[in-house]
Amino acid sequence: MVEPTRADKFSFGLWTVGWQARDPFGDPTRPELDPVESVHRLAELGAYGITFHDDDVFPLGATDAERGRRIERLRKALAETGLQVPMVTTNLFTHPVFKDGGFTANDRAVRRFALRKVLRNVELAAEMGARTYVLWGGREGSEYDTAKDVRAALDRYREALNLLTEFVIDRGYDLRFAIEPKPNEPRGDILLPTVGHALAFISALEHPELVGVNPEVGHEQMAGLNFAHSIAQALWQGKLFHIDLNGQRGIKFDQDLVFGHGDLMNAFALVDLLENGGPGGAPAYDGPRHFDYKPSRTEDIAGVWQSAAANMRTYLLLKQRAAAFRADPEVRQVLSDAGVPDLARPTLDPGEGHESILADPALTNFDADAAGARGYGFVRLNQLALEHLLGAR
Ligand code: GLT
Ligand code: MN
Ligand code: MN
Ligand code: MN
Repeated sequence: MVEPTRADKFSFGLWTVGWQARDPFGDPTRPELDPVESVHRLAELGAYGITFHDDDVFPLGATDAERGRRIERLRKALAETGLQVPMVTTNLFTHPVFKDGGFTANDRAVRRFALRKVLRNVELAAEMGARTYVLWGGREGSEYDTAKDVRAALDRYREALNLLTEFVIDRGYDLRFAIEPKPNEPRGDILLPTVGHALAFISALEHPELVGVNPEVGHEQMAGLNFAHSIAQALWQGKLFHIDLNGQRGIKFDQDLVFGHGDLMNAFALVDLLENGGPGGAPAYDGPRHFDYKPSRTEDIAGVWQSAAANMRTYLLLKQRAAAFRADPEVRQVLSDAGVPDLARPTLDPGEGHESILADPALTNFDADAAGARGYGFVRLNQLALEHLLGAR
């Protein structure tokens, strides 16, 4: 079954299919897309939701009347299609006012303006029924080490997050925040560059329970990291509030390719983790499967919808292949030979402590050479995964 349905919880940012393919070297290659059309097309293709920045729906500086009119048009399209808005976010990066950041700009007036822009859009997010509010701090950072006091910037970042969590508590909104890390681009170095940095930062907040992460495949891979590992740790810490799926080929500029069009083996591991990584092979994550990709600059409008469909189809194919991998008796045997299930057993027996480890005669006489001679068979296991991925088994 590779026909997406709403039960698959696929969502897309309006800015993804709506990207006109302007890049630092070239003009747009596609016309502007009306968000109303995107909602209808994505609904037809099988998505269950859309997400947006404030600026994707109404321009910065819009009068209240204009803002209201644009929101109403979107609401109507959502009502006609039954699409949801599971997540909303803020544009704190396009306008020149944010060239040195939003929450962490050196200019205090800019920081206050950024806070207000986010607060107003959080109100809108709550009205639209969103449960997650993403914070991607693409402009929070620097090109020059002397230009940013990083510790002061982190103080201001924390101040902003504390204000936002206080806001949703005071207003009684059922909304949580998700920080989206990225190592660089557009800034030379971005603050909170990886999932690990973001998780550590969250522990320093007033309401850490209301803040998690929205990791993007390509962003961790731009830092040379294993995305499936980052997701596993975010899940382990109860912090995977949302996810941005796409593709990236190595450590270079942010490519935002279709999901699976980058590191396919890691995409397989990721889908296997999300779908089968919970206890007893249950899904480990039940939130939206959100695609944050860019239809390549070479594509016309037909290519936009083909690429949107490709994201969902690839996810479902990987889900199918991961299920086959998990159901294969030979895979189970090789997993067992490799000791993979054994890692779930606590290292100490109940009631044991450091003294029993020091006193254990079996450890005094432990044959490290024999244990060191063991073959784990991980390559055989990986080849089985690859053959399932290729549809060869
Ligand atoms: C921007 C960025 C994305 C973020 C979006 C949320 S906006 O397109 O490149 O990775 O997820 O603000
Ligand atoms: Mn990206
Ligand atoms: Mn993203
Ligand atoms: Mn992006």
